[in-house]
Amino acid sequence: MTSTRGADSYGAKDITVLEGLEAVRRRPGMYIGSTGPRGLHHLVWEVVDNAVDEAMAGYCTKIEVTLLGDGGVRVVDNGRGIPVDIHKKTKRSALTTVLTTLHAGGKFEQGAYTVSGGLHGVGVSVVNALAERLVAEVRRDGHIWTQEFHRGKPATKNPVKGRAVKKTGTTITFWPDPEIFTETTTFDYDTVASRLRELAFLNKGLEISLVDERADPAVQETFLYKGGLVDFVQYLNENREPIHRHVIDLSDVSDDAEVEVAMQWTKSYTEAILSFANNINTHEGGTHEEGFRKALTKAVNDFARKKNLLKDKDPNLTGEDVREGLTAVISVKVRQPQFEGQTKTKLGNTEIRSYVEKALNRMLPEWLERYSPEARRIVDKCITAAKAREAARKAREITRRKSLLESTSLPGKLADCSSRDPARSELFIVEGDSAAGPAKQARDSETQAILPIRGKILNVEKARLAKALQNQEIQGIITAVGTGIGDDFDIAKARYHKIIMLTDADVDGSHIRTLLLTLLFRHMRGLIDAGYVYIAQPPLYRVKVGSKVHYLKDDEALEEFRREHPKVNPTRFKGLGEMNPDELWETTMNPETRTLVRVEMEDAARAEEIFSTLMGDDVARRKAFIQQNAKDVRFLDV
Ligand code: 0RA
Repeated sequence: MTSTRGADSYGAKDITVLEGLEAVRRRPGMYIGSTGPRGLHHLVWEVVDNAVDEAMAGYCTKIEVTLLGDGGVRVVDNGRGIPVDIHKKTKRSALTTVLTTLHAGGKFEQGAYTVSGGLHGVGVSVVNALAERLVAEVRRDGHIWTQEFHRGKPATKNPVKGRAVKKTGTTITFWPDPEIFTETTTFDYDTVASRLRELAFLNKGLEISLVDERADPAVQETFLYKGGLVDFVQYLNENREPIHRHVIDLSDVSDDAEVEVAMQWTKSYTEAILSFANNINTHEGGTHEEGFRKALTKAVNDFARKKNLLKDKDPNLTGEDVREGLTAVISVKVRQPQFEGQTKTKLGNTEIRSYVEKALNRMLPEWLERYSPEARRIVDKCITAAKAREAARKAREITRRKSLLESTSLPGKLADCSSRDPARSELFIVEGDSAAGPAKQARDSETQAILPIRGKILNVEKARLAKALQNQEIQGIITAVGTGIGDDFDIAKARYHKIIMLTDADVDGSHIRTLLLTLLFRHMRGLIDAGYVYIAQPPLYRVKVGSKVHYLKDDEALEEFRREHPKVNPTRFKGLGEMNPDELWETTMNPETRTLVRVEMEDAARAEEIFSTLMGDDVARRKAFIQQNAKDVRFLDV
């Protein structure tokens, strides 16, 4: 097939193209964020997003993703197929162009909603550049067309025409390049499954299946939701108790954008609002969420006044009151989405704020009126929340007043660092007083602060904010961190840019870590979004080989070590308190030698599920969840 090489030597255009892909290979992080597991999975998202774009355009109903036994991934769709005809100017097939030209996303037509400009949407050519091998098969114009690439370079000048077929579609199979993905080239089933499930929720009626051929027998799951976002809200509320029966489902389509909202209030005290723009999870919110919140607060207050549930003398319900216990999914489709923020997951388009607000200002009052018995229950819940907020305000006043007085206000147990530069400062939240001693001795007191917390902190998943704020440990954490919480949260006020959780490597330690993460996730999520939250990795074992001491992270590490040194006799640390300061410094605190794991919440729906199940009321469910999701729970434990 490559015998024609001599005849079709590369022209100047091909050289620029290949230089483009070479740039991707030289600086992959610029295109896919990282070359770690996250970047690796981005390759799959990119290909799947293209197929979903085809579905959004109305041409594709089925997508199948297969994790192949040999480490590759195959994505099959039944869309129109990437065009294969020869482009007059480039003298190349459109397929070749799409796969070898940066940002030739391929959607030549105007007006389609695509994820371009987002975290994904870098173009399938980036996948090609970072794949050791990629095979594209297109069913189009009555035939199947195949073209193969190696590290972005086409093996044949043009796609090769194969047998006749009636149906249309695209199949992309690729094998990630181990030269690029040096950490791992293994795809994580749950990560892929969660994203595909999310895409199926967001695209009502689109059938997405996942096959894992690495398992024996192969595992297969199909995601298809006729109810779309309504099904999504019911899924999120599996661990919660709804206070009204119907999931609110509202949608509007205009010439320039679309919005769909589904929501339901529950007995929970926290809000679970997920938002998406062109299928990208906008963790950091943005204009669509702002428009939603404004319209929601107004609609509930107007209804409450109209039905005399709020009296003239009563103040308005605040946004926080109205959103207590609310589970909502907001999805917008925008023609030219602008993604901003720390992680490019904040929607910036200003026109979308008023579009969403106006659409909901019309539809929400209609719903509340139509389902008025349910709406009354919702308002009751909001009024109860308002009363609790009053108590919370008083408690918060105390923490806030304290924080104004700087040094005296900081928690007494905090051993602060001397630097006042947050970018250089680190806060270690340390479990137990016995561990805090060595940590204080070991630390670099210029940049490292130590905050000991005693025993279990309050589970904020089961308590209102007011109660949480009365808890001393929680107050201490909030004042030390400096950002405030809830609607007062301000990332710019963070006193440290690294908040490091340091807990024992045992069950209690992992429980405390989960409680801390729940507090941060529910009330100070901006810290996680900013990438300020870390988990320290203290070793569990110390082994001596001759005169050399080795520290091993966990049982797995010990097992591996024993394969090479079968005779070793390890000491197991029962807790951080057993380590001497030098050991603690060297293994866990010294920036030069330690490993920190950054806490990331890429998958918000999964995080919701994890926190509500792990920290919620239903014990049987929690047990089942832990058994089924040992790995996800470990993700919290890291
Ligand atoms: C360019 C143009 C058209 C479709 C596509 C690309 C396309 C790309 C991918 C990637 C995965 N699956 C895909 N399916 C389609 C429009 C073609 C037309 O106008 O017929």
